[in-house]
Amino acid sequence: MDIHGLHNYTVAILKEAGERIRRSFHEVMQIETKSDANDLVTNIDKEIEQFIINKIRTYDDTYRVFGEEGMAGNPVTSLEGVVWIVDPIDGTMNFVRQHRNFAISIGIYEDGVGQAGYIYDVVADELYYAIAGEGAYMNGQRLAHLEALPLNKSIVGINAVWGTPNKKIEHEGVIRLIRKLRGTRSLGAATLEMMAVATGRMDAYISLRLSPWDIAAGVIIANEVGAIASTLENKKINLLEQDTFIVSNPSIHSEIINDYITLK
Ligand code: 2AM
Ligand code: CA
Repeated sequence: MDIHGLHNYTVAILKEAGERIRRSFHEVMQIETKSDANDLVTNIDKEIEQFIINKIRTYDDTYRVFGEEGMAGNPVTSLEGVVWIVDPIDGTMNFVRQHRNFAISIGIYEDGVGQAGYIYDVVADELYYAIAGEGAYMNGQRLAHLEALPLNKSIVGINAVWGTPNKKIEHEGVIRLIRKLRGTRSLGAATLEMMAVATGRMDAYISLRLSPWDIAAGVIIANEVGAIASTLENKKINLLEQDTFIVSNPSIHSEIINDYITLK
């Protein structure tokens, strides 16, 4: 695969998809729920995924597409060959309620190895991207390598609900972590939380439930600035399954996992 040849084409897909999403703000959208009452999908998520799939197939119809809304048909059960992992709208609740703070995410993999990642914050018109091994960029500006810092000077993306009694994580550990940190944030879109870490605006981001399309692009970009991504059990990320997730400045990654996180 010629990832450099594909780069301009992918950027053009993202810009056109972004324009379509912006236009949709003026239309009435249809909103449905998926796995639970807060897990939303709209007709725009589906239309944008279909648009992206059509563009990919026009370029090369051997490329497989693994998208959140399943519009490509056959479910992807292996990462053999070239696989595009796509989330047409990450942060659908933000999209619906705020008309901002959502992103389009595209990760391009070959035989399971990340080749290029793209996260497009549509309303801010900020495109984050990386071709593996060549550094990470935002709108053409190279992102700096992350600098070490201690936990008590760190800002971490955490959903407040994990500090309350729940079935997935010992919430007392989460509360101890929150007290130790300089601050917490919750943006509501995994891709943008990851890019906050990649740009040093936050120092880690933790989630108890993320899917491959939420993180496929972000891990490639984050890796280029030296961030570490893993599950909360410090295992390698599996891009075929839902799991827990942390992306972090390397100076605080193991301390967070070892000293503050206990999964149930
Ligand atoms: P989504 O908007 O594409 O569904 C919200 O905290 C973040 O978690 C979003 O990035 C959201 O992605 C993601 N997420 C992943 N799985 C989810 C689920 N089952 N329900 C709600 N949000 C989910
Ligand atoms: Ca989505």
